[in-house]
Amino acid sequence: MAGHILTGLNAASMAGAEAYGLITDGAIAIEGERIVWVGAREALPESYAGWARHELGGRLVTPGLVDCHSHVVFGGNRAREFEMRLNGASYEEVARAGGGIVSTVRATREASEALLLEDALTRVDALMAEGVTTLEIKSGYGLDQETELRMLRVARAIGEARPITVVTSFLGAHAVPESHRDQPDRYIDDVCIPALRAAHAEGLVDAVDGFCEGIAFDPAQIARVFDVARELGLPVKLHAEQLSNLGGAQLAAKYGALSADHIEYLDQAGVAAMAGAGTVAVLLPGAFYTLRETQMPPVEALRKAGVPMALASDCNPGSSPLTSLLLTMNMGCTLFRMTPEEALAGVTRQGAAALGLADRGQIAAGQRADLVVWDVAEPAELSYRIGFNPLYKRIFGGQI
Ligand code: DI6
Ligand code: FE
Repeated sequence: MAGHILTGLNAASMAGAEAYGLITDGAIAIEGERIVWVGAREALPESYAGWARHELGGRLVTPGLVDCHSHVVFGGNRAREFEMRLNGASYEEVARAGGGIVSTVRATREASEALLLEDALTRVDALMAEGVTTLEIKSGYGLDQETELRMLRVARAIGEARPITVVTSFLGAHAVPESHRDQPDRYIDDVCIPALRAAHAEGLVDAVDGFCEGIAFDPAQIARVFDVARELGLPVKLHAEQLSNLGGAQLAAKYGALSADHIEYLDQAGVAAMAGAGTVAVLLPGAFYTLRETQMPPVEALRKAGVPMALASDCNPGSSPLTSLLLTMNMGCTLFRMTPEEALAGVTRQGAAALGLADRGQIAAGQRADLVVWDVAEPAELSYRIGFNPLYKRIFGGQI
């Protein structure tokens, strides 16, 4: 029997009731892709005596980070729109003027699979450099069958090109394309649902997402997409209550959604519905920051109701050109008043829960050996510092 042992570490296991599930001067035994033992170094069983040993000198080990909401595959960028907003236009005005999501759709349709991959990898590499080992990637900038499938193939290719787990979400219901202006129902029936079926048939879809908003789709339209997801046996999630409250979170909860995301405008009924359904709240402070939103997501109400809170980058060219999960954690604390412990759980255990993945997000026997070793003395440092990367080693599936 051969494996690795990491010793002399402090492990923020993110399990159990104790703060961070912290183990001081611990050891982690890894065999193949899995963690097989974790505990205090002095309690390490004799049977691991012959294993390769890595001394970590008191550094902090956390689970590999999970970015559970991203749009890293897209063509072009939106620096000009950034400039427009700084000249006074609102996000909704930009969208209505044919900018916003629709302009990225144009650039994405024009880009080859190779170019989309090359571009996306620059963003993925930045996320990985800060310890991301699992990344969710959405389609949604194609809005035609060919391009939606191309985006998802690129997402799968990222998982082949890099040591990272990629989880895909079909987001055909992201925006109404020019070709279907003022005909969202026709778009859902003629493009979105057929594209979902085709993408699923190619094995490209792990979950189904939508954008439930005045500038996108209403709950009845989203429900039709979710009905197909249910028929195909795919889990759902939803961009809900980002700019207004249409009751998207309640719709998501009704379908047993893995998560409802953004949720700045979530009300008490939405919180209760999410609590009842076990739907994770995915908070996206990068979009809140970029849009200079002032409506805070109801963190205290979510906390009280026991709704798990995840944090994610929402990396996208418009509302969150963010490729740092450490900065996301800092923003979760500073902008949303999450605790550093909630922030770390938000990018590990709760991020995994938002993807329906039970095999990661904690340091425990049986979990995947996706780990990050940080050059910090205590877990709060990860959320506290701004623009500093203390990553020492990233371990993916036991590979150091
Ligand atoms: N909400 C968002 O914040 C992003 N998508 C969504 O549904 C914005 C995407 C974009 O502006 O390109
Ligand atoms: Fe998003």
